[in-house]
Amino acid sequence: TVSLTINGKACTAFPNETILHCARRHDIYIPTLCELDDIDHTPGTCRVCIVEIVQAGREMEQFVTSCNTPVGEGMVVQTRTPKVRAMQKLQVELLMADHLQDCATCTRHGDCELQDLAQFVGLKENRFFDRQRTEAREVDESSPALIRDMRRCVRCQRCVAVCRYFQEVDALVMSGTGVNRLVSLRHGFEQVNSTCISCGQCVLVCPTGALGERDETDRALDYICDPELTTVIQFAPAVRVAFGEEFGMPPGTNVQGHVIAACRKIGVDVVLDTNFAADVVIMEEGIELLERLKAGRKPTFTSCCPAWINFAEIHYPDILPLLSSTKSPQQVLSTLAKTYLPEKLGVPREKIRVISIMPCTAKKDEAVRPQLHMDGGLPETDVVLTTREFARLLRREGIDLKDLEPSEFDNPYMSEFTGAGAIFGTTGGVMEAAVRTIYAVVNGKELEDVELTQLRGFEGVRTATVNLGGPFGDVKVAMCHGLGDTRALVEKVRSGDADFDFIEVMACPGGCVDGGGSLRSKKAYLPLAMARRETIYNVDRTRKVRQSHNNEQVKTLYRDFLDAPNSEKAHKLLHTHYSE
Ligand code: HC0
Ligand code: SF4
Repeated sequence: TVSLTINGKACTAFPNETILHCARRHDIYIPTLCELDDIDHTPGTCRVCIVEIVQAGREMEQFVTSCNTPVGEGMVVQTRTPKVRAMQKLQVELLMADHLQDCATCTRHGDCELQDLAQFVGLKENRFFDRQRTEAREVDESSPALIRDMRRCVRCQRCVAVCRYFQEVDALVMSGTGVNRLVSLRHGFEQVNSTCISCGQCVLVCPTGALGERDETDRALDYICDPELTTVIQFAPAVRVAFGEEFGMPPGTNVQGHVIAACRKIGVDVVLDTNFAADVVIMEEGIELLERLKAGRKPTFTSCCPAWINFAEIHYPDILPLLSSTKSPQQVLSTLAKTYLPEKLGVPREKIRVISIMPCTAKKDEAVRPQLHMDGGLPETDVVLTTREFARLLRREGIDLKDLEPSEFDNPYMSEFTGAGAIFGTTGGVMEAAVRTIYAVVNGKELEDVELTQLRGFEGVRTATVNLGGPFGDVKVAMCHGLGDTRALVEKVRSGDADFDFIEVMACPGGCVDGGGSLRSKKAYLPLAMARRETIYNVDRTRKVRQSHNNEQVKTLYRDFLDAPNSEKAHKLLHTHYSE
């Protein structure tokens, strides 16, 4: 180990540890912006983490960025001398020099790392702001999902790092020189035409309002306020366990009842559960998988994650025939809300608007896909709000989630869900839910133990062999999350080096519990995702019914409306195709 002092406190460090890291372990705060411990991102570009060091044997004081300077034996570090504080303050002032000065109207207001930093260093004025130069910067609003506003970029490059090294999509680059050096899409493309797959992982790590989702809270309110319309809301499996934090509840709190109450309070007419549709998806995808296995077609990839679909379409179009044709739960629910529900409610489908709340930015892309529109051009899903937008919407309505009395679903057709539907929100969940049902279909009896722990975990790719019984015997399955690992697996499938029957893919690391539309939480990615996942598994454990095929409302749906899984009608309504 290495011994040094920071602000007079004796500290021990690992060899090659940075000063910043060592200080943090010893509970000494150094402000920084570009660095992000979770992704090992220390470019030293913001230069706010300046500290002063006196090295044994050296006369002169030295100022360094602590995020990329290693500790030294006998080093004396000061993080808050007048000179250090003045330098840190100047750096933040320079960061503000070409950053829009309209914090009050920015979606990150109150939740912005640059605002926080200005407070930490005690910034009181902003002498260098160049309005003309700042306002001339690019704002890319071409994508249905994401907005890239370079007038708010601080060049931390976290987005570039996440896209390149974690997702391995590598859609983002730094371009230009000097003060014009900014983030752009590779080859100068606009977002919508680029290789970006809208996963939103870059948004999660952006410290400012430079990257964000297209805000559709107004459109949602327009529908909700229109007395002529019947508004239907659905919310995703992960939303109920990844939302309470925004209102000061502990990470992983199950706020399902609060979300239902909030939806009613803002005036939504019908509150439905995406979990119900997840159960329907298992019926469709499960039977589809068995048919494919019988025909010797393998592997089958899951199709519920829209960023994964974008990835396959843009980067590996040759594997599209391997994707399940079953629509995602979001689209299954929306389709049924405009076909099945009108029969039950007696409301014409033209008068129904479906709003979905998703921990996902790519769901916005999914909603506008031409193949996910009904005959006559009506969209299945009308508006997708990310979890972040939903929080914003509630604030706009003066609602604090904590103050609400939890409520329950009351729709008798599309709100019941099983433990299988609930676990969709975490990596491995779709696979586990599918196996529970496929096993029962093949063997005519339930699995003895529905908790398939061999499918659970957080490794990027997990593989397992599951005995399905009957003519199928052992089937080989794989679950991946995060597109870096997914790419490697897809390459192996294409080259014939991987032999799987069924592969689940979730584009976001952790699955939807830490999706790109979640609250910005990257500072503590793993603990949050673990807490949320645990709650999801607890929901499963406490459901009376834990297999999709035993969901009574699903049974009614097939009896009254769809006939059978993969029937002609089910195919027409609940399956889709992909475009190269
Ligand atoms: Fe997911 Fe979904 S599980 S993608 O991760 O399959 O967003 O939570 O809603 O559609 O159900 C996200 C979460 C969903 C869908 C479901 C799937
Ligand atoms: Fe890269 Fe995903 Fe961001 Fe697109 S949304 S730029 S793919 S990280």
